[in-house]
Amino acid sequence: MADRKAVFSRPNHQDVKITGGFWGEKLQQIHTVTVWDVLDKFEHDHEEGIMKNFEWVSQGQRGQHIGPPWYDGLICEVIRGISDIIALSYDQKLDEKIEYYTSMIEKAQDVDPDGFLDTYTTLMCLDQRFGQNGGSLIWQHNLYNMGCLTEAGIHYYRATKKTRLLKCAVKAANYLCRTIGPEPRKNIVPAHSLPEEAMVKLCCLFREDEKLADRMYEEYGIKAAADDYLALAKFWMDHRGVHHNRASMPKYMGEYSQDHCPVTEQSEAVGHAVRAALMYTGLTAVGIETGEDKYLDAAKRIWDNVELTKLHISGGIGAVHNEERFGYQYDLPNDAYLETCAGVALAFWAGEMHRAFGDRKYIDVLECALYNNVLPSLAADGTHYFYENPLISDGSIERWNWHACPCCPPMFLKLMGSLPDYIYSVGKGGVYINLPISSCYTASLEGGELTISQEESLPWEGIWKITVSAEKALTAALGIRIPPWAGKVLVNGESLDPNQLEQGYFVLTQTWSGKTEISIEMELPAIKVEAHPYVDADIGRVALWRGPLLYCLEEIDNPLETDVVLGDDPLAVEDAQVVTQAKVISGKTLSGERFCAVPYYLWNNRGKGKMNVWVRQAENGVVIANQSGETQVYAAHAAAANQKKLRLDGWENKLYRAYRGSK
Ligand code: FUB
Ligand code: ZN
Repeated sequence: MADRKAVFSRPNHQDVKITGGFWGEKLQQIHTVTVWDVLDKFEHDHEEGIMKNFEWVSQGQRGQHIGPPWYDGLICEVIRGISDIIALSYDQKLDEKIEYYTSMIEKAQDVDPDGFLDTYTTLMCLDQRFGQNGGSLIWQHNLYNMGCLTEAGIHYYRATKKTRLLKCAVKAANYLCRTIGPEPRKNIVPAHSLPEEAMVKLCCLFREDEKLADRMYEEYGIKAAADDYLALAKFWMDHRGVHHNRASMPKYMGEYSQDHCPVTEQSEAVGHAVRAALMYTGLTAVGIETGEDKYLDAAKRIWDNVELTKLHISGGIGAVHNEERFGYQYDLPNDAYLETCAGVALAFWAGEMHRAFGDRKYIDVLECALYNNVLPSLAADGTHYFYENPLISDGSIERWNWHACPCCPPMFLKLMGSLPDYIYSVGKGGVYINLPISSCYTASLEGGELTISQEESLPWEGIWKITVSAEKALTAALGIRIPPWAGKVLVNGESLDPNQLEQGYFVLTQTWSGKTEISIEMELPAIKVEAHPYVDADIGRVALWRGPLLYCLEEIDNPLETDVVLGDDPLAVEDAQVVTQAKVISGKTLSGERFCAVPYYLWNNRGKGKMNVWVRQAENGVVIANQSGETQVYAAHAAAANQKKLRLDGWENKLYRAYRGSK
């Protein structure tokens, strides 16, 4: 097997502290309000609550199950999210909750001699594990559930060093390794991805912490085998599209579960968007850990396909409501589905791609999805949630209190819990700052330690202060990601030349000693953005953007019309109260009325109403899109019919770009 291959490594989770600012405040609310809201709703869901399933299994009962088959996975995802949160800000009450869940999970698993744990299958269709004997793996989610258990065990162990939940995860993983693989084992692959990355992480945990396997053996008599977990993840990658001797039903899961052809032959993102993005995350992780180019090449190909043709401006993916799936290339309607879980999965995948390849562009997407697809899913009160995140509303959409399929809040908590992990990277001879987020991190580098602290005033102001401290002189690189939305940038008062950037980073390689302060000022201009001319839905339209934030027009601020027609009047930026203190973008429409756009993440916090992200833009006094929003010319198919030439020059490698008419 080739060597591990990654440009960057990630800091240990406990080593990065978020120290305040926008995200500090958000995470505080999530810790104190949202986490408890999610736990309360799960515990009372369907009256008896999510944990009843584990109790019934441990009591040997059969015939009833609460919630959908993937409920075990959801509570494990919540445990993972909480573990990451309490790892940085210890909370005894939350720790006690996890202890309680662990004991129920453990009891349920203990009644099975194999270590199999999936309450739906055990309670409802015991002889149909993994969709065998006429079951349905797509419906049962066995591998997904056990993958979520694996992640919960790893993250809780990392947070507390307690091994009981990890023991459950290892027991389950060992059972999977004994059951699935090359003959005489069975050809079964996940119908809902996630376990692939989970197995890679389990392998890494035992490789990094050599004494842990001994501890598991001494405490529980269980042997952990790091190599087997990676081999299983690799088997799953190698057996997509290999339907010969499939042991599970359905044998052929098609594009929906990314099972239409071998992964290394895939080039286009297809099927259920959450499954897909989690599969690509696992693919990238397998590529990094095995060092085999074929996996990373496929990941890169599919990434480019998403970034250039299937990514909504908000960082949302999965345009189509039917089957919650990706649409065709450039098929980016404004009433798209864009599930919160898909945005979270994309952010995780972007993080892995960045680790593998080191380019800023992956963090650009991660940050975009974070602010503009995932964050909007949570109401300002911290207790209401969007499942879908469309870019237009006729006034009927609002966040829900709870959902029959509450998959999004757990995924939301996972990303929020792991946010500190993406702020810094280590590699290329130093430390790289990926996200401007007020925080502190001490990196152990070859030759010594470097402490980086950041203070920023985003997303509203572009003041960003970085302090680098070295107790002992140390020569190392400090990379600072200059975000694409920064506008003009001053570093210590001097203009930054964008040509100086290396893969999107401003890099200072020097000897650091004592304290060094770097002050960065970003202009944060309000801009208009246009979509590629192949995107029919947005022809003749622009979206408004400032800093990391996408903006939208809400009916409450624009009672006459949210789908306004803009002329060439300059955009203004004003302070305003939009549930919270924020900056709004305002200006004059073509007909001279005032319009006001608010950050998209804040929409639908002041009652129901119409909303538009993409608004019409008049060019030379002519509105290109008509009143009903239908495009008149320029669309790929319409161009031929209208004998107009589609102008694509200047669009290379872009799906969105600053509107050419804006200043
Ligand atoms: O299948 C489990 C979850 O339910 C998926 O991740 C969501 O997209 C929803 O389909
Ligand atoms: Zn979801």
